[in-house]
Amino acid sequence: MAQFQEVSRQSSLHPKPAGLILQYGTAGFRTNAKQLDHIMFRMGLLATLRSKKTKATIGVMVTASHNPEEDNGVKLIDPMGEMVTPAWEDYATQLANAEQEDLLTALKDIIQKEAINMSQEAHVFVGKDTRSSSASLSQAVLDGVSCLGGLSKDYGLVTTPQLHYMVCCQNTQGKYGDATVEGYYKKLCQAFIRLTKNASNRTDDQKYLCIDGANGIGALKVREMESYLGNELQISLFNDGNKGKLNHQCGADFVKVQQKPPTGVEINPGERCCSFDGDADRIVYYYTGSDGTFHLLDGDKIATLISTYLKELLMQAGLDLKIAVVQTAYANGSSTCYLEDTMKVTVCCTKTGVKHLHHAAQEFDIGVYFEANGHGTVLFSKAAEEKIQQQAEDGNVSDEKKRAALLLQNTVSVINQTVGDAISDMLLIEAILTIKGMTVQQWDAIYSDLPNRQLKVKVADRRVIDTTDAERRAVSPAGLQEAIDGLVKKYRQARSFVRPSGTEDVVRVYAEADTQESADALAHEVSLAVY
Ligand code: 16G
Ligand code: ZN
Repeated sequence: MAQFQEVSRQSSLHPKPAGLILQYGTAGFRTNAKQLDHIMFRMGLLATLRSKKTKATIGVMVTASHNPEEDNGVKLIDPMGEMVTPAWEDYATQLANAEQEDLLTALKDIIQKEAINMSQEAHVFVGKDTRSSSASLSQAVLDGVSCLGGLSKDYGLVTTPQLHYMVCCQNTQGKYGDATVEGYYKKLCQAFIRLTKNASNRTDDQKYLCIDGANGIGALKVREMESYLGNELQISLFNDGNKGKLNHQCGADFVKVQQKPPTGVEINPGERCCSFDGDADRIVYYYTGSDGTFHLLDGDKIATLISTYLKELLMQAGLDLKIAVVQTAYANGSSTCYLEDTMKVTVCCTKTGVKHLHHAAQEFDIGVYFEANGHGTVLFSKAAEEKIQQQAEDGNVSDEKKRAALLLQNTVSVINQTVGDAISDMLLIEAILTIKGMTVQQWDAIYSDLPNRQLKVKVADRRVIDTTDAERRAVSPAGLQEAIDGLVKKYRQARSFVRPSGTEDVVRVYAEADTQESADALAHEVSLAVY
């Protein structure tokens, strides 16, 4: 077939370095940008097959998120804006690792296994972050798509969640919104403005927010969005990419892991600040006290704020919908206790990685999911959205119930349900703080984090560590869990676990305890037990 000849011809322009093996991990392929040209071309091919198979538009995002500027990566997006299925992750790895002369065989193998009709149309949306390597790498994706006769739409520079949103809008015939960047800003900002209009006596302090754009795509997009916000949010944008290097000493990952403010941001005591990561799918908040101490409000604090707000609104609206919070083993123990004991909401724990949390959150009427690192969103079931809408439109309910239902309706609109989204989460958090008349300090005081420490350990082969119970317990190597249990017993309010990283060749260690000294000591002792 002509298509396959074209694949052969073009693939020689995107050759695979012999012997190079890469894995489609938790967040797709991710490594030094120099090793990725053939991967991008092949992911263009695979996305085209996935589109033919699903008879829907598929997304391909070129980004390495919070990794250094020299890295890059690629991730496929399924029709409803979610991550691709495990079977297709395996195909991605197989296709990526086929030596040059075996590429057609590997491709035909997938076509045969999935019984793909090659005459079916294919549509692929492509987006990229601001890395200098992203332009040529996304061109390689487009080359892959066109080889197999797929039609592509290049969105150019977009955040990862924006591309997820476009894919979902396209495949729901606009029911979720317009598949344009302008449509995205309009939907989110209009909902935000409707929400904040509900607050009486909004002060200038409440309107003012300082953002660290991590010198990445998020900064660019915040600038683009500003004109849609009226004067409802006054943004001071730092690390906007004009001077600094992407993710270098800044961004959500840096702030969360280092537990300190980013460089390049002028923070006045008490001021509300937030940091995005390099592709704007994560956000953390923070402020400094008058004594200079740093206070971080991570994904757990965000999940608590959002779920408290939603639970209150559901009560006020008289709606009986089940709300749950999904976390991972990294969730601070205090957050889990607060949610379960004080808030009385269901809390689930899943393995690390967005797809696991997203999947678990789909089981509830309203599923709030956040990783401690700041990636998360809220999912509303179709039935929940319908009930909220009915209540908002019902002429016979009290004014109070109607008001709450209308707030819920606009809350649904401000949220990007396809994936965690720093911009959407930021608008939601700002709206909640405004509606509740809450300062960042009051939000922080909902519960106090247990001191904690994360370390990474280099080992010969991280795969010898196998875990169970949502990564909270190690089942191999033999004796490791017993050793951890013994160490944990030495400290108060302590907890610790180890897991192999899905994105780096290291083992990660997490420990928390009643004091920072104890958490640090426990993390250190556990990391020695890993060797
Ligand atoms: C990826 C995941 C993120 C997770 C992180 C853990 C997605 C889109 N991203 O970045 O959710 O927190 O990996 O990394 O799933 P680790 O396995 O190296 O600790
Ligand atoms: Zn990211």
